[in-house]
Amino acid sequence: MPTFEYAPAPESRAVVDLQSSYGLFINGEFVDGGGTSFKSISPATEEVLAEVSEATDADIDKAVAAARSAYTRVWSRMSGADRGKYLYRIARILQERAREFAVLETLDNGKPIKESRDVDVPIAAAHFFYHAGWADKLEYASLGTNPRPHGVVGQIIPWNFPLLMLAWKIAPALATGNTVVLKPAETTPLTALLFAEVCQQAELPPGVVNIVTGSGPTGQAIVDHPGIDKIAFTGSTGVGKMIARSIAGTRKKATLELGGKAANIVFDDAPIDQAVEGIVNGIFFNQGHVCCAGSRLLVQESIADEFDRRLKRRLGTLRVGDPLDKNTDVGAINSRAQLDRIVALTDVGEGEGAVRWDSGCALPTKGFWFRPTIFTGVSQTHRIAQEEIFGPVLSVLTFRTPQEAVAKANNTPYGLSAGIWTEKGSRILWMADQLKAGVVWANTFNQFDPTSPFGGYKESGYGREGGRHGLEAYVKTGA
Ligand code: TAP
Repeated sequence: MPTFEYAPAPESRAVVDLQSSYGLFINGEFVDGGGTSFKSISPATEEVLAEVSEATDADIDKAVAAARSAYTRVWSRMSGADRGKYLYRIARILQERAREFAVLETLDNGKPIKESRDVDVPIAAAHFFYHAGWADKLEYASLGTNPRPHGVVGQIIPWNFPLLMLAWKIAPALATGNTVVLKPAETTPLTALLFAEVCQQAELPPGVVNIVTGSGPTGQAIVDHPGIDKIAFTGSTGVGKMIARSIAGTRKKATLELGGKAANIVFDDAPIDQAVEGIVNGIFFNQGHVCCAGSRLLVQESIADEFDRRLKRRLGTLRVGDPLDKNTDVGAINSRAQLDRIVALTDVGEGEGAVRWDSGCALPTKGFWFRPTIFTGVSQTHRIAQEEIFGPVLSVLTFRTPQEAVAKANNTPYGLSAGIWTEKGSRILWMADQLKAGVVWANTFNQFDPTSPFGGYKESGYGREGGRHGLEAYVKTGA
């Protein structure tokens, strides 16, 4: 298979002031953790970007104590209007430092700069603006009788949208009067630590936001900590189930945003080229590291061959490579471990008899890469039709009738999102009603907006993020 070498664009890196090591952010200050450190590497080049502290249980104690103190002394007593001012300030600083955030996100995560620049960072800022607006209007949010914050919220996020998932978590928590202890994923801690600088710059009262870095056990220590009132988790269904078990029988509340295996359904009356673009966006955006990725294409049998031809032609034009290059469409796989998972599951797909095709493009010699790949001849029982691959891999199934499309789309343990491509408005409404998915897009895909609630059914979790519904997760009501 062809390979190539590239020199990462040095001029765009210059906007980021990378430190060689980072501590934890507790009580408004960067402090050394009491434990060891781990390396955050660039998945596109395998170079070490920084050493990052691994928080110990004692560090989690300190972070929770700081969050409790800030909650009791300052944040829960502050008016909503004043809390809103801090959120507006954070939003504006995110905009001002957008380029820095975009480059750092791309370095640490491997996603194309055009995505971090045009999607991750602007939508993160939009979440702070949106929730700033709610902070002094919570009485109009229909949150039930006497809504009050939970107190100290433990927040654990994944590596696929590091800054954006942080914004989805921190903005509503702060707007509703909670303080937080947040853990970013081990492979992508750097934009969360840059966000800590933003908190300092915005003069957010110390302890309102605490960022503790580390791996799974650090997350588990947050979940188990007796000083935590609520857990907000985004990640895999497996870890979500462990968290639900850990807090069962305690006073802790939880919201879980978990995995997905979305069907993107194309009917024979859909504008075919537009649908091809939607399918490509649905699964190859962010290398397919997307919980709501349209990882299953359900295409109506009468257009399946033509669709397959056009889809493959389009995949041949996708540019895979240097994530800092503005023309790159598909960046690096986030980690070697994730690449190994993708390779293993796609090998299973081939072993089970599905037909594999990839774009054949050249890949860089260093880093973690996977070619845009399609499997045809996939049956519903194949593991690649059931399990989340979380990579640039599309499983194609066919259907004849809308009823069959619905049955196949719903035949998964997940229920996060779905897409429908058709000219018929009545069919869109019928399908949206039948599909067991938290989000249904019609003639588009991967549209995100802070005003719109996002979340799953079935094993995709519970609770919503965004919109008025997202606020509900951060308040308790009643006497
Ligand atoms: P996970 O392995 O579940 O990790 C998510 C977070 O949990 C990371 O910070 C991880 O730390 C931490 N963690 C691991 N073990 C833990 C434990 N025992 N207790 C507490 N925390 C623990 O998921 P991932 O691989 O990072 O992310 C991919 C998954 O997230 C996919 O399934 C995807 O669908 C899902 N996701 C869902 C959504 C929504 S909105 N539904 C959005 C994005 C992603 P380390 O990274 O340090 O191990």
